[in-house]
Amino acid sequence: MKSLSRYKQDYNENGFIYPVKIISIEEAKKHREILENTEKVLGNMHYQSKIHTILKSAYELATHQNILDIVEKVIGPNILLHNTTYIIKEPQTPAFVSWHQDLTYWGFSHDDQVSVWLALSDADETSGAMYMIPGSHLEGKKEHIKIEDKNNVLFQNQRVQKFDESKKTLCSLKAGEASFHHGWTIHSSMPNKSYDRRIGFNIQYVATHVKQMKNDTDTAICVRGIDKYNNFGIDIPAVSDELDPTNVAKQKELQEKYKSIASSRN
Ligand SMILES: O=C(O)CCC(=O)C(=O)O
Repeated sequence: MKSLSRYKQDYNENGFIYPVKIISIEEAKKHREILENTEKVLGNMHYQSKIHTILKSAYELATHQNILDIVEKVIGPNILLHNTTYIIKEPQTPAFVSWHQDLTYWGFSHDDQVSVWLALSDADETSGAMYMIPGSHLEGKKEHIKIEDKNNVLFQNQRVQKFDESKKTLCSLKAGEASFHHGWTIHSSMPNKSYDRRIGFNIQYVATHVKQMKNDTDTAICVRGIDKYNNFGIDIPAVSDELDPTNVAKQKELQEKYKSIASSRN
């Protein structure tokens, strides 16, 4: 493992870091099993929001020390967990993610934000790992256009207009490894042509001073340091993987709210 300072240096320079080993393959398998048991009850969990409010497994991953130590290095000591979601590409399916920047529609007041993508199965060129454009975060917000394509995973079908695609870097990850990327880093991913599910656990963090500019009902939870700003309502993390019906109902509400924020224009 590189030193934390080295990670920060690479992150500042490239806008992303990978691969960072977070948990063992066995632990990744255990968390995958919890997800897949949940799917037997709730149906496919792809792109559902605020998973840490219904599964302890998700909250444990999102508060893992190996992740938070790096998040702290890049956005500072006071950290809010804003969202968790599984991004699942089924074997041999056409789903893809167009070139985009995460912060375009999220409504945050500041880019002290970082996205973590933790692999719960191997992600490589065949299974549709992410591509990133090094240094693209330094250019800030880019114009996006809508491209209608039913296979695009993104809510808004957005695609960055102009950038140098020849610079793309494939961020292959083994199960248990993660990548970290900046909200202005241009990235995408291609379909899963493999015979296994490609499962990423995506985690969004913001510094506590960040505000939601689209409305005042957004929620998060402080996972390290102190929150002296209280800019967000508070999400309650799950304490078990047993799918408490009250938590599941609340998560649906939170998800609707999250989707309405993420899919409205700034
Ligand atoms: O899971 C993918 O293929 C893309 C994920 C993504 O765009 C993100 O984590 O910001």
